[in-house]
Amino acid sequence: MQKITVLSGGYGGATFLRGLRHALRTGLLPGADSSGEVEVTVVSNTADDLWIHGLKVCPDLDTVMYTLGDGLDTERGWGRRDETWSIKEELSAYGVEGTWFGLGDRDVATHLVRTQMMEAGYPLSQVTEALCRRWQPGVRLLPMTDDRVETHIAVADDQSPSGRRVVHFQEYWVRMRAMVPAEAVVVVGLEGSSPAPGVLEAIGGADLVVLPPSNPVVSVGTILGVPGIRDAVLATGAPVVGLSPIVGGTHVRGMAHQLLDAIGVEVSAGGVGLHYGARGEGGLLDGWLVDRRDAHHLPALAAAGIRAAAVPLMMTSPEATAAMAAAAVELVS
Ligand code: FO1
Repeated sequence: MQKITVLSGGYGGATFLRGLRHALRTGLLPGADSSGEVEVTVVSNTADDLWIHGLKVCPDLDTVMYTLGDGLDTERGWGRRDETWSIKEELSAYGVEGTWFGLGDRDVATHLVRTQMMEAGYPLSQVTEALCRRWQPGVRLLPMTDDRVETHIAVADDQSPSGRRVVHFQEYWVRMRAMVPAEAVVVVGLEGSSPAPGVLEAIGGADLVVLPPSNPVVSVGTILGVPGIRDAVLATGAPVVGLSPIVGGTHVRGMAHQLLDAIGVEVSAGGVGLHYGARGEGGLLDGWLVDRRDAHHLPALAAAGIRAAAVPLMMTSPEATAAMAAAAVELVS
């Protein structure tokens, strides 16, 4: 049995996973052992989570669950397909704060089940397992931690004495469209959090660990920030391979650009690869895939000790993404 562990954020990570599953189903993955049995474990970011209207919403867990369970609205990139918005309209009619974060009627059912189970005392990992019994994503989906962790962003605000105000990541991303510079990224609760059950074993016991094209700051970065997880990646016997979320000098979707600026990392396929660092030099990567348009970064990556290759990295279809997954495995086999 081969074990592949993927540290995933939202849309980019989920789309990659759909391609990885396609590669496994079509036998495209090199080296999948004769049994063909490959178990994929996803360790998902949970710092995008928020409590709103009394409900616990877990965007990155739900995006993976809906994508692999074929319930995602792929146009929007989040939430359910065939969605209706009566609850959102009714909340707006009452003048309730927070309807800028759109909860569809079908999606609300997921949050009601999750909130009820958590209030009954079930940890997020068991709640996620229960929700996945319906969605059958075909992977083991683990939250990075069962503890409450939330990414907050400091933005300039000349109305406040400090000249800054702090907003929840979702308000920065959804309400403000990430249009203002992120002056600081603070992941509340991260230092005191601990890996959810099964996370360290999934990394330590993997035959391959993948950093998919998710946001390196607020998705992969936060997962690695849970005490113990970065060390587990550094220590695992598995090769660690990453795929750049930056293509041609900018993020493909999302807001990696603003957040890489916030932590002083060059917004490029090379910059993110060097940020993760080479395994031999105390960093994470044995291999790093960049898009063909970013092949000029290969020499710097090689000089840093990172085995890198340039391949098509646009996830335009499950087949294209499957080819990326195969290239990633190939690179570190
Ligand atoms: N993104 C938006 O741009 N607008 C929304 O109103 C919105 C609502 C929403 C509700 C549930 C959910 O799971 C995700 C939602 N998202 C929305 C996307 C969300 O901001 C992103 O999926 C991640 O947090 C970023 O990776």
